[in-house]
Amino acid sequence: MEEQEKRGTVSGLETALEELAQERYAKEVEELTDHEVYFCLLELTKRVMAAAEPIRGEKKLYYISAEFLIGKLLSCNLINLGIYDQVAEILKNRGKDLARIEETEPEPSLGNGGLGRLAACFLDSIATLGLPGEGIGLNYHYGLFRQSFRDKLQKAEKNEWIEECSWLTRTDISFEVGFGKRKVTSRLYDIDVAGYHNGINKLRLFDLESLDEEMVKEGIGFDKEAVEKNLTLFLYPDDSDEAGNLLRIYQQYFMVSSGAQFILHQMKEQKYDLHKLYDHAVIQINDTHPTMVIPELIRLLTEKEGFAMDEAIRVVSRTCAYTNHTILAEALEKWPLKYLQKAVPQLVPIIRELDRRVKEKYKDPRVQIIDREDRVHMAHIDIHYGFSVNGVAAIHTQILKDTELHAFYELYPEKFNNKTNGITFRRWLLACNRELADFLSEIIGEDYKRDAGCLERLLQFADDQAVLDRLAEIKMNRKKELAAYVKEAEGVVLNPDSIFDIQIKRLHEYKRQQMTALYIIHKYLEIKGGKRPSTPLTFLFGAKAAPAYVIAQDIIHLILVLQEIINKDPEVNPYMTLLMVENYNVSYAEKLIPACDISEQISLASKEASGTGNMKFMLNGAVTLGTSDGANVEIHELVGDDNIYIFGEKSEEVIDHYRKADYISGDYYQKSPVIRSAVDFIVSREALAAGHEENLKRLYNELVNKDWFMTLLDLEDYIKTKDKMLKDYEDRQRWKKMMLVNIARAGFFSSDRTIAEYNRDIWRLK
Ligand code: 26Q
Repeated sequence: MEEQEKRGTVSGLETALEELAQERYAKEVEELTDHEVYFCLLELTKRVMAAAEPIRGEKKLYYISAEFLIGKLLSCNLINLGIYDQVAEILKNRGKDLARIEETEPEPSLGNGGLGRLAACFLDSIATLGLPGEGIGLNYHYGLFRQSFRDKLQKAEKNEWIEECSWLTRTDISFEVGFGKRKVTSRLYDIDVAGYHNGINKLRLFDLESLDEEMVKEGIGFDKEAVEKNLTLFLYPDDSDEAGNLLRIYQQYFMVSSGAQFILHQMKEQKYDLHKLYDHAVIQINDTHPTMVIPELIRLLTEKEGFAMDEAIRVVSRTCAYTNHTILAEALEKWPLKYLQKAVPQLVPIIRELDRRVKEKYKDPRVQIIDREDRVHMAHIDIHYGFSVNGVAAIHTQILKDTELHAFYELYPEKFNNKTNGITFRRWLLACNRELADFLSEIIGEDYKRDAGCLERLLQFADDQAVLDRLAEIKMNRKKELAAYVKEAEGVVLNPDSIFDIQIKRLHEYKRQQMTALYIIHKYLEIKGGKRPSTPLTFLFGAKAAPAYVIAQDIIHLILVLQEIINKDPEVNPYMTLLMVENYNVSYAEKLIPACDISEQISLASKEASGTGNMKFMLNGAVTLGTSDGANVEIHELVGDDNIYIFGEKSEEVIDHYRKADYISGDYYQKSPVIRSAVDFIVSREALAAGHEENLKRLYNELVNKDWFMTLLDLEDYIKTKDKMLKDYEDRQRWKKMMLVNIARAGFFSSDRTIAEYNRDIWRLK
């Protein structure tokens, strides 16, 4: 305690840092390299967190997830511990720059995108609200692949993030996990999670003790069959487009079996009665990836704890809650029973029993767990044998109730609830845009940092010229910083006086990066025809695509081809620049989002469950251009028609098109000369000269003959709405007000609000 207090003071921190520099490197702080300073700060921060009080309570949340996209941790930890400014000052006095030091921290890539980043934001808010809660997941050594571009195509390499010192702490807790006759050992590693000026929780990551890193040869290739050596090498590099395979099942079971054993171990340590498990533990299942935790817990309770089957099912059902993150059919996991039989035979009798009970009660084939083709519907296990089912935005939950999960909603209306996603303002404002955060504190006070609703006070300044100008100035500063970074990292020059139009998210046809690409072609053709935009435009993309997702690779290729054509053309480049950044990740997002003017949120209505990037942009003063989908709908309600640009067909209309199968992209292509010339450009002489015929032709054919995610349906409206937006940007006064209203209304999207709702309605932690 005394030690902790000492470290909280500037001189305590200073001494601790000096001691660490001596201990580790026998050097003065001044003499250390930036990376050595990072290691010292890492160690110092870990010690501060280890000395702090863990959050305790009678009931604990276990947030189990295959992904925790935590990003770099140094800054956010320092902010949450309340020592960022002191540390920055100490370093400055020794000629060191904290921002540069942070650049040397490797970024763990333990997630694909939204679902994983949400889990990380939630951990921050859970600790900030002082709730006892832990994350349970896997410690992937190489995480999601690192992306590079070669020959205008995506290449995947391993992302090594675990260095000699890291945020991980090895524990002496380990478990046996069996796959039929094979047995492996899982080892628990912890990462401390500091709440904002509050206590400490833990992220629990299980690792395969017998992992063999040497298995990885070329790129991200390795022997998929050698499960005893490979389980925690990579995060399955897939964002919902591809059928799963055996390795994915092995990974999932390794995670849930370790997690379930750990939870029971903790319960027993506390001497809690396992028959009342639900009074002391609640397990939030993040999408279906951890669903096997339900049959696994039932198995452990019946086989090891002497429970009768009825009792085990009753107890587990009262303990588990499920969050759905998608309505894309291909992402709803359905594993062939024979795969489960091969990988996890011990679970098959339990799953059959769970299915038998359902079939006995309900005849409707839509709600059965094992279907006629012997596939196991993982979500159905969660819904029947969990006590809560939630969607992640109002429209998404409504679609689940009305269509996707309607049959279940009729059976269990009381289980369904909505929890609109949120983001942690600590990372997405305080850490990534300090100047804006400080300015807000100056005019509306500090309390918005704890109570995000206070941001509304900003509305009083909607007509205050000095405030509006300052917001614009801060935006310009972020654009200049981004331009400097990009020049260094990518060798591309950006003009900060241009409009920054940004689309960053996983690459998927439903997210429609191809629609932005078609708009860019349209603009390019206009400029070539002599029609120039009044303010120059900068288009920025960041996206990784699942390696096996062919059309996604083709879309990346098209964007890189356009980048070359546009940026090389002196007739065009004064008016328009295009850049797809390499290896888009959390750290890049932290640089891109504060610099954005136009936030592209253009999914096919009904397909984007929520989106969370949309919230981060809004909070940093960007204006949304989006479809009526996911959380965009709620942003629209909050800011009103005058402060957002919404276009395209509504979700009801889109769902209707699918039902009637009446959307024919070729008709849109034929009917509209604007669409035709943009689409034709993909296979034009110019494009083919810069790119590969195979990729470009395949994409062209896809758009004209299939277009499953209906890009052409909304393209004309998109062009019209975006052109209106660009015109409105010229009215600087109006635009600055839009920025202000967007920031002021962003409070609702704090993950503190989301977590308070989860706790109020689902977890009920005491
Ligand atoms: C499925 C089967 C086999 C292998 C992998 C997968 C898989 C992996 C990752 C399926 C889905 C994901 C990730 C989904 C995801 O990120 N969903 C996003 O979740 C966000 C948080 O709720 C939402 O904001 C986004 O709208 C949603 O797309």
